[in-house]
Amino acid sequence: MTPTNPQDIHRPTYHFLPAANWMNDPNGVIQWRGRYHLFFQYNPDGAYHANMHWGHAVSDDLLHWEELPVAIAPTPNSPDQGGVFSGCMVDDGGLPTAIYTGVNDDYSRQVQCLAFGNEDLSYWTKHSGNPVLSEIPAHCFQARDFRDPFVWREADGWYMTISGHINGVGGAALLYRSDDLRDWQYLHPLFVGDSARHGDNFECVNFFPLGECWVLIVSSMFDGGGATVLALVGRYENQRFIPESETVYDAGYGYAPLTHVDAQSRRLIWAWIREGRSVSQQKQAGWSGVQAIPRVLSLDSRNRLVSHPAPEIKALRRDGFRAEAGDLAEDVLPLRGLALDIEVEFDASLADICGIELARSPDGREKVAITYDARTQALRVTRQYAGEEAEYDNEAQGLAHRLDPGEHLRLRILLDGSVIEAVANGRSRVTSRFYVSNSDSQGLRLINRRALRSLNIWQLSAIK
Ligand code: DQQ
Repeated sequence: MTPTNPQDIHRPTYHFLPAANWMNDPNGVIQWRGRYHLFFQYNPDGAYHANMHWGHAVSDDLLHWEELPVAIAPTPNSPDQGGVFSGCMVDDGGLPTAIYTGVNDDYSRQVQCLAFGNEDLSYWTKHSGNPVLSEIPAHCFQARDFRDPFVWREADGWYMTISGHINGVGGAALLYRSDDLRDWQYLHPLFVGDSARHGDNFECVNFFPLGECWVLIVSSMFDGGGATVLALVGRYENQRFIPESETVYDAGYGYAPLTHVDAQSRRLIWAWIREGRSVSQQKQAGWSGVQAIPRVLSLDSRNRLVSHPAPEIKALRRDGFRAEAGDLAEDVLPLRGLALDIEVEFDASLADICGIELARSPDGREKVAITYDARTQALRVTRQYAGEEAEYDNEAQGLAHRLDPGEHLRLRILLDGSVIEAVANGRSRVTSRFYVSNSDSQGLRLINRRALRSLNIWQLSAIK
């Protein structure tokens, strides 16, 4: 393990990540006896994807996390000897029960397993009858993709969807039912996507009621490369999901979200934020992967999926800067920082392009720009490095974002070291990564202050 460097300016200061090594998907998140428990895909051997365990962290306030010893590790000569892959957690009449995918050494066999927690979730015992599900419906799947169980309770029992694909058709979410979480009966596909639109394989499908609708969130992979997160909103009838609308949930580095309901009845969504730099740089840094700030999901009056950072994050706000239309004499703002919470509102009808530059070097050669183009109705993130770019992703990112008649553009941006979480009007999200070449690159500049209506920026305190 490479020790992480305390001077590392790319390392986030208010997002959770383990002290060192590799982290990916959030797993089994639950609020248990008042405390939030976050489990996550974790490699204790280094900052690369291998030897998957369930790491574990706990928080009382959704902000400050205590990293605990690994919760679930692979067991030699067992169904999870090659790794403990992603899954969820339920409260089975007082017994905390993790449902996860166990894999063999080359991941060609993927089966569903259970583990039971003790009263404070610090100790986990695997079910002696593992795996509880190993047969892939023959007509459906190639052997490799049968994973990421997501379980919910209905009046007549437990239901579960398993992510994968149907050959030649597209990604698929299979539906199962059980009385006891141990014996599972295959029903039929809950939803089958179209490969061109929804991707060739699904991972980490979540399915849950929200408002009057049901929501299906899929992390989808395309055979030609690329992955994205889609959110479909629709109806659940005869145990099948019927989508009525679909959007990209995250057009950037956010992946494999997991949702759960907390004690305040909020549907929270968590996600892995991937890296945008080379594997060798990740290993050198000694860490890889960041947990997105949890967000609260809702539907707006048009049944569009909306998410806002959990309001708890406001407790980290300190020195700030505030401006309103006409207040500013120049575009460059009198504030610098790489740990910021930004709320900015523009009247997008007053400019072709408006937005904000972050992590800006004094000469403006290095910067990341978050812009809205009113002509093309698109939200974009563009990254420009002053120095050597070869080791960093710098492709423009973005997605369509249509404002309703009379609606202003409201951007909420969380900047943290190398992480950018940008969301427009709560419904169009681009997560990005940006690795400044030196600590001077911390400036901010407005793009088209003529269109500005209001601006609020806060420095955010570190959580350690
Ligand atoms: N990550 C896990 C899988 C899942 C993938 C393995 C998604 O269970 O399909 O680390 O990022």
